Amino acid sequence: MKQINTTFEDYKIADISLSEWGKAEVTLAEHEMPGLIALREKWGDQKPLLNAKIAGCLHMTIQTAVLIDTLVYLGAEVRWMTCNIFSTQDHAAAYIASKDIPVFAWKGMSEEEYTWCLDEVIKFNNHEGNWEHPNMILDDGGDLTKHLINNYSEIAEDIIGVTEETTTGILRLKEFEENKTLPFPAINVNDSVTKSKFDNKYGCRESCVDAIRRATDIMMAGKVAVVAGYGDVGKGSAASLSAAGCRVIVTEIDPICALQAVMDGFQVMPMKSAILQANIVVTATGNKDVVRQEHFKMMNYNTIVCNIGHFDNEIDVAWLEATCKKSTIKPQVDIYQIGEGGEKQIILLAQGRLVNLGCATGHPSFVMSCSFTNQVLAQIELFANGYNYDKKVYTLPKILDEEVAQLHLAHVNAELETLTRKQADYINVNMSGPYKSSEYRY
Ligand code: NAD
Ligand code: RBV
Repeated sequence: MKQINTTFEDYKIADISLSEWGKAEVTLAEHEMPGLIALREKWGDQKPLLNAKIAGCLHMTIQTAVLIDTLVYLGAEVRWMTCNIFSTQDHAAAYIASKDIPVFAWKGMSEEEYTWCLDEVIKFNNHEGNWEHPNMILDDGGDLTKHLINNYSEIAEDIIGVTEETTTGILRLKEFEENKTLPFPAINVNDSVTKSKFDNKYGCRESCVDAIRRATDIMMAGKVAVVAGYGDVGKGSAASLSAAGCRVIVTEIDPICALQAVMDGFQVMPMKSAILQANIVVTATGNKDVVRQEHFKMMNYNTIVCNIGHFDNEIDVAWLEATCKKSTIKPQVDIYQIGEGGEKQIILLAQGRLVNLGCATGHPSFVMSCSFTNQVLAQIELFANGYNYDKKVYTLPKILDEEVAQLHLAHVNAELETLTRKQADYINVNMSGPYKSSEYRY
């Protein structure tokens, strides 16, 4: 049994006694995260993140623990918080705290406590009773970036750069960029092909149904599932539900994505029509006000309603809270009685927050290894060269994207074809990549 260091108190988590369980799961996850382990082997001696003070705001899961270990292994000092009040795996947080890494994350915190964490995560201890600023941000959804820009402009000026994990966070960064209020350069990790075309899609293909099953134990086969949004997350979620035997209907605003959904075999119609048939509704748009009161009123008895987009504004939970009688089945599973006499009820998961992290454990390790290998490469690049970048949003070069994929092939027994010189000349690519132009869409 590991001796727990009782002097280290720079953390707030649910239960430090869960650390050994966390450690055991981290060990299992490491085997499934070959990209991160390869970066440790490649860069470990050089410690490229030495003197980096990284404030991280990303779901405190087992996979994230492997990311944090990697950043520390490469020399960084790290403070961490979850980016969602329901997504923490408490044993993962305990493992991180047991390694004397400051962490602020527990499942089921309040929104006020979340705001408190945003202040704690930026207080790097200089061990002389004072605190110092972070010089790097690793964000998921942009809450920490926004908090710094809006409330701590003096700290924001000291930041070398931010690396952002998700679609919704990129939207926010681009707003700052357009308004010329982005105080530091940013690397858009989401739009590495090995992130959004894998995590958002194949990750949700595993974790969407996983969450609904864990929350409700419902028989999926034969149900009608409505997926709002057919972007990367919608594609993965629809595939997940379809593979479980659901009949899937998609709603979209974009004709290209709508046509893709039809080509993939799904029916496309507006929410007001789809909702009449739905047994399960999953929002995946990154947009707001997608499921509203008029939809709730049309829903079938015990329709399961959930969101897999980053923020909780896709479903009008405020209307449910204000108007309907609520009863809780278990944490993150609530029933709301709809209508005057409460004649109808619906089941809301994770209070409308991202269901795969609220009701399950998020994506599996292997796909998160792809995302987080991009994160580490982006942190190394910005920490080394950030001062040479403009205050804009960048993506990693394609050659690094290909490297991330390369690092994951052996683990799944994939071996590449060898390109001959003549073939490389014929298709006009370099023998060692990149193998596609920047316009290629995968
Ligand atoms: P995306 O832009 O690829 O897809 C969103 C789709 O929703 C688009 O095709 C858009 O046309 C459509 N849309 C917008 N408004 C709509 C509306 N009112 N009705 C129907 N469709 C609408 O984005 P994405 O990468 O799929 O991400 C979606 C959300 O999921 C983001 O918030 C992102 O941050 C989040 N995300 C969550 C996870 C997770 O693990 N839960 C993983 C990755 C991304
Ligand atoms: N996500 N993290 C996990 N297991 O740690 N699962 C999903 C995990 C991330 C994913 O990269 C997505 O972009 C983000 O959560 C949305 O907040």
